[in-house]
Amino acid sequence: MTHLKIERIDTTRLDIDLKQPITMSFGVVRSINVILVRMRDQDGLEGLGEATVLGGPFWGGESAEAVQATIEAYLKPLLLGTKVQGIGALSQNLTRFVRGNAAARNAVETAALDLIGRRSGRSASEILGGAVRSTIPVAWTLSTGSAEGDIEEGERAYAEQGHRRFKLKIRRSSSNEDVARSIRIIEAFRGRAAVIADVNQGWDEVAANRYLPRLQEAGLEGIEQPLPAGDIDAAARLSQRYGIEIIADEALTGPDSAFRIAAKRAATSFGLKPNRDGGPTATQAIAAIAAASGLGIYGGTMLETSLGTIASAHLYATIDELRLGSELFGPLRIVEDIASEPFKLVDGELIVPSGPGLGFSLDEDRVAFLARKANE
Ligand code: MUC
Ligand code: MG
Repeated sequence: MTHLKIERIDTTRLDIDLKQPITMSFGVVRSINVILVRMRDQDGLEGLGEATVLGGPFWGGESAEAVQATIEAYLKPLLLGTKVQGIGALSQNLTRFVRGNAAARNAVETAALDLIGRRSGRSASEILGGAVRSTIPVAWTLSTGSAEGDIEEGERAYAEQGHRRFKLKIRRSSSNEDVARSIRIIEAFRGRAAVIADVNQGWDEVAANRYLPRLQEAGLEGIEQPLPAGDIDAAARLSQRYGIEIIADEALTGPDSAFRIAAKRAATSFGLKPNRDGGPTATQAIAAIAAASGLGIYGGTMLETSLGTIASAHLYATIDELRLGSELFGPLRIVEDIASEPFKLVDGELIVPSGPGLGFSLDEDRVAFLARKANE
């Protein structure tokens, strides 16, 4: 087969509301901003990728405007007319010419992965080394604001969707109440579902030492990013002091940060996110560092549509030990999805499509509608 030559790259901005806001330590997330990337080859075949940010630059530093500008002004001129030798070579090229800008690189690398797969008839997970699982367990985030509401929603998610792990968000402004709420939820699902809590950098070490003993005692499975991303030494002390999973999220920005965290034992597990890491190849490198260091893995989300979610699923399917499962529930939390087929979750597990490429196709009418709305 002739080499893939990139002839066209187009970006489209889509803004999609969440069905229900998710309150995080730094504020309320009401919508996602997506930059959809379409990459065409010399034969007119198309690959798709998605960059997603949580309604602004406050989570990871990138905004949808920045993502789109980086792709249009730097990644597109770099790639147009070039031949793609393979996904690893492309990833190295992107990383050499554009530092940071993880979501922008992720969208472009994912589109190339899809396109390579479509040209060769192979699935994205096959190109990434091969799937070791065909389904991925999916957790559910509870965010109604009250313990009663969360338990009610959790019971529904448990019975109707089959989730066996819940993620709770802890607000910095009301951590004491949120810890009490978390304990009630842990007790309500004891023996049936695991609970992890995400602080999104909201605590300092004093606060962590104030709240974690109670949460550990109640049976919390793990705490995600309790401390500011840069506070690796304090994260190491927490990881050694407590017997629960300390999951790194915002502290991870690519393989180099993963190496530093692993070397200092400043986490017991890594949450993966291709949109935060700089693309599937970088996320795989982070997973390899976790495996080599005896750390666990949690397959994270940036609340992507079905496109980004399925891309993550192909990647997570290549990981041997997914100790904490995943949270690939994005498509079920957004008001409108962009897939031609409804997102499928069976008994709490996402079924990884078999390809070629991502095995995903767009609902073009939905995309056109959402693109018009984003431009209004
Ligand atoms: C995060 O910090 O993990 C994604 C899902 C969710 O519940 O929170 C976000 C981001
Ligand atoms: Mg998190």
